Amino acid sequence: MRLSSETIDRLPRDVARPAYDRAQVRAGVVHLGIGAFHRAHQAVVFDDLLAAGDLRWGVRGASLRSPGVRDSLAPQDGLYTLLVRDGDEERARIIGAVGDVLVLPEDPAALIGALANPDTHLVTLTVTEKGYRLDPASGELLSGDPDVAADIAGEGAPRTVPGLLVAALAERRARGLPAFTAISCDNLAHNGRKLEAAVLAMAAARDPALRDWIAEAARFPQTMVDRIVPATSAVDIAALAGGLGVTDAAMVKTEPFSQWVIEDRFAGERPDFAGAGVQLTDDVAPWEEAKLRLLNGAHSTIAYLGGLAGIETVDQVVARPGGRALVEALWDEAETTLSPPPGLDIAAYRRALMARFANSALAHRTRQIAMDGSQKLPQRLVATAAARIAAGRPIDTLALAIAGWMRWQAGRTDAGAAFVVDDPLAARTAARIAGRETSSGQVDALLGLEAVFPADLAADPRFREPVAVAHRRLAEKGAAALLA
Ligand code: CS2
Repeated sequence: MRLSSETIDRLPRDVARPAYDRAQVRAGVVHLGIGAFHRAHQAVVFDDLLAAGDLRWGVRGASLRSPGVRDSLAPQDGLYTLLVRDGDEERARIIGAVGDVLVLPEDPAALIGALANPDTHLVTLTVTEKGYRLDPASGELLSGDPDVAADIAGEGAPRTVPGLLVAALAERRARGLPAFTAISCDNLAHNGRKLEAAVLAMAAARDPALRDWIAEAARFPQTMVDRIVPATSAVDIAALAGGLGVTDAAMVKTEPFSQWVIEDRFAGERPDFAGAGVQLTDDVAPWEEAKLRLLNGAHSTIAYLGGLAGIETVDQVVARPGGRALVEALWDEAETTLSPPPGLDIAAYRRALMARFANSALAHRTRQIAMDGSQKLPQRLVATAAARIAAGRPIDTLALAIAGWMRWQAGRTDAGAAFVVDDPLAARTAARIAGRETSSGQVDALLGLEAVFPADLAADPRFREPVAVAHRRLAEKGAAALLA
């Protein structure tokens, strides 16, 4: 039996559930990229807003590629369990904010229709770093990408996020509707500006008057989002079914912590975000930078070094004295590059992060975080190293993390176990290191990848040398020795 509107009344009493009439909810939000992160983060805020009595903020989800999430949520009437795990404690809550889920390739017109609906005021996005289709080095739309080219040419239905948003905004303009606020919730530096740049570049290529209208009428606030949401496993689903008495194929598991900081810049209607615990601010950048360089920078370091050492999960890495010391050393370096916002105590933030990483109930896999490294490294580790170098400071630990990413590109752990490098640039990195046997040869080849390493930084001996030294150290000793 599945979780659904029919079966929800049979759940154990201690499971929290929507305390509002779902039939009265209007969809004020369309979310693009309805993965586990959205379901454990923004959707919970919208669920809180609905529970507080403002029924305008239901969510219509969208998947840009596969129907998997729709297929798991549809038989459940959009209901799913948020399972918050902390050590031995576990709390289950049924989230009712999500209505239906649309799948772009199946019915592009339906998704454009949802985005162009008068009820829609907010479009939130978790489409991953690569979904913006921007060249990381130049910040320009990747016009050589065939999907981008097709969207620019207006050939058929939109295939990319910028193409989709431009099509929807064109429709709103044609129908005399206001534009919407598009809120990027991806872990990118200046995520709102990047989304705006991608949308305006796409619109300009299609119709300059449309571009000007979007620039005037739409808003793309910056945001910082934070909650650790490991991928759900079959074991998690089976264990939850044992507790609930019904199966929930769309459950998400997460930690107690959750933070959402949004730049106070909206096009039209918006909910009482502050009342739902969201921080509204004029300047998100210092929050975002602290989170990207401390949390995500450490995550990627743990992922590559832990992964090379054959360690499965984040908590297992920080349980080793060497793993913990490595993370602290990384933070010592990264912290000097930050201008923390008032209200952020870095020492307390570091302590809290370490405790979050140590949450063994999450089983957050190093492999999951290692994914898409070429898209993550620039804002998590490379920019931090560049800032240290500009300040005349050494980068030993940052270099070790970057060298770990480089070693990961070979697709083998230190013990020789093969894995697939899951990254949009995997073929390019593999081609670069093919046939290069020495550490320095591999480092040189990968430093030439401008999408990851800005050319001036890659040429700087204060960057190259520590990375080459760290790479050799890893090759000779192995990551496990460094984490022991
Ligand atoms: C992680 C993030 O997978 C990853 O790359 O570093 O998803 C991380 O868990 C979140 O940003 C935490 O807010």
